Amino acid sequence: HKHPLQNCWCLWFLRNEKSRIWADNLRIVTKFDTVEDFWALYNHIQPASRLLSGSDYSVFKDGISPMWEDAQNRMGGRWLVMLSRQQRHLLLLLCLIGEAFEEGSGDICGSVLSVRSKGDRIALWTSDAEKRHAVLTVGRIYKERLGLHPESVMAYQPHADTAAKSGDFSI
Ligand code: M7G
Repeated sequence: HKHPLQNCWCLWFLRNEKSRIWADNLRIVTKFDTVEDFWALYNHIQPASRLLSGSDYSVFKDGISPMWEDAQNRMGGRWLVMLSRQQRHLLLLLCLIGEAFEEGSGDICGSVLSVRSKGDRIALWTSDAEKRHAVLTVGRIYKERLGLHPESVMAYQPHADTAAKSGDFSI
């Protein structure tokens, strides 16, 4: 029998199609809620190195869309890290599905892997930028689990700021 995860997760893919509005490029690929189904999926999907620049893989809790506008994200923000090592994406996914974020786990919305010519990056989205304790707990564990140098600087950005900068959306 399969080993259930605490949450059901949804894998989304964003393809790089500049002629369309951003949200229309987002698609649900599949959902999974067991350890076995996670590994089957991870072994099956194209690695980020094979994706076109401009693509995103997002893994979010079922019911939360990987966009600022979702009710669970509107007040939230993200921890952002450059993906200098491919292994970091798997480490992040294992933290997510393994609920590794202690008292911050309930605040986790999901993660985004962005493939970009200027450098790939991974982001961890939480639901409330004002909940400093949860944000910092999540950030500390993220940094430890990804093996980032303790002195390295990692930024948390509220989505409202990111959205305001993009000019597309204001909360
Ligand atoms: P990005 O993919 O986060 O950064 O956002 P990038 O510059 O490295 O590609 C690129 C653009 O996609 C933004 O300026 C927005 O136009 C659009 N966009 C990204 N996100 C995450 C959202 C979102 O959640 N909602 C909306 N409406 N647009 C978004």
